[in-house]
Amino acid sequence: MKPENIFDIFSELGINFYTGVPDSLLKNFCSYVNDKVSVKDHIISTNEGSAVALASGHYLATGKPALVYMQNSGFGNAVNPVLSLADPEVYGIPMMLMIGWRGEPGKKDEPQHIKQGRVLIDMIRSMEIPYRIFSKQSSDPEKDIRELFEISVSKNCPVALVVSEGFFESYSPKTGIENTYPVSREKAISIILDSIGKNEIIISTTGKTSRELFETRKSEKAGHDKDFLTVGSMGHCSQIALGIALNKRDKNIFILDGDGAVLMHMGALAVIGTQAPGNIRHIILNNGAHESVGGQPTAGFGISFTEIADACGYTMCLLAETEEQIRAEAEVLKNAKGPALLEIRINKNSRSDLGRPDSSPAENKKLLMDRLRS
Ligand SMILES: Cc1ncc(C[n+]2csc(CCOP(=O)(O)OP(=O)(O)O)c2C)c(N)n1
Repeated sequence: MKPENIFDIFSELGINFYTGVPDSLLKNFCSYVNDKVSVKDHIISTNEGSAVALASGHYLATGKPALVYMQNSGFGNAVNPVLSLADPEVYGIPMMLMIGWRGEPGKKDEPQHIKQGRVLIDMIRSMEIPYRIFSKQSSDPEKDIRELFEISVSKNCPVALVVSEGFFESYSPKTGIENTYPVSREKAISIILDSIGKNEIIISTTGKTSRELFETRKSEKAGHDKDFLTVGSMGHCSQIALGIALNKRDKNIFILDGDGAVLMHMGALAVIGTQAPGNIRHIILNNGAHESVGGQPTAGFGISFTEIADACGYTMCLLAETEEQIRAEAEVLKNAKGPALLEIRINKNSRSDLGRPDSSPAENKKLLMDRLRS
């Protein structure tokens, strides 16, 4: 289906407010919405649960259901407000949830998506959410959308459109945020590794950051025992790092985070700042976008991570954007007493031939645990 055809059906139904967290399977639809709808009526949220709450507020004020899009990885974030806010046994708030189905049984996908993909439909069923599956084979998606909308409005409940890979035809975005920062994420990672040394422990965030870290270690034949690749659970890598840092005070723990990931669970900064472990070094690779899933904008360029971390109690907060600055500030960061933060403004470029880790998460865990014991 062309994204515009589905969008037109929603418009006819009176849906004119969109929110959510982007997903690679939904990127063509999200890009179309981004081009078509004003920033007032399309809010890219920081967290799928927040998006459900935003859609609820929109309904309370306008009486109109909104559309909330998400990857099924983010469905877990949405479960609480769907069940305890929007559910018909609580406030009864109609809304359309559009869920990208990663890890759909029978399709090849990454380890973090397999189980989530397998249990998705059972989760939706056990939450008693009416749903339909939309795939290339769907014979009449318009009828399915209209039926779901009717159920949502008549029963005052969230309904789910589960979208299979390949349902949406491709769409090239016409708009995007300006980003002319000179350094790419992969280059920034390699400069950081050079500056901090090859033996530090690194906890890296979800998406291409972890893939690029893995490839950089591989090309440098440096092994993967010092890294924890947070392939799923977006937004949680800094708390994984905190849990390690508090128990391994003699080791420096570096965090390689993303702007979208930090924004998703920003309370983590407050916990790191107040726990104040001296061995935490937090690096945020800020490209102002969810680059790994299509480049949709985040609020990353509209806020100051350094000021937020400073207010949370980080001891030192640095900012860099050129190669020279990254090299110099990474050196300062390494020698600072933690928790210290380095925000690096980067561009949105990445390689089209970027690989994926060829070892399993369980192997990665074992290597790191052995390393932490040594
Ligand atoms: C809870 C959850 N929601 C959504 C996703 C899909 N997802 C994977 S990576 C990513 C973008 C991360 O953005 P950012 O942290 O800014 O890193 P970038 O990709 O720009 O390097 C998203 C939205 C996910 N994995 N988990």
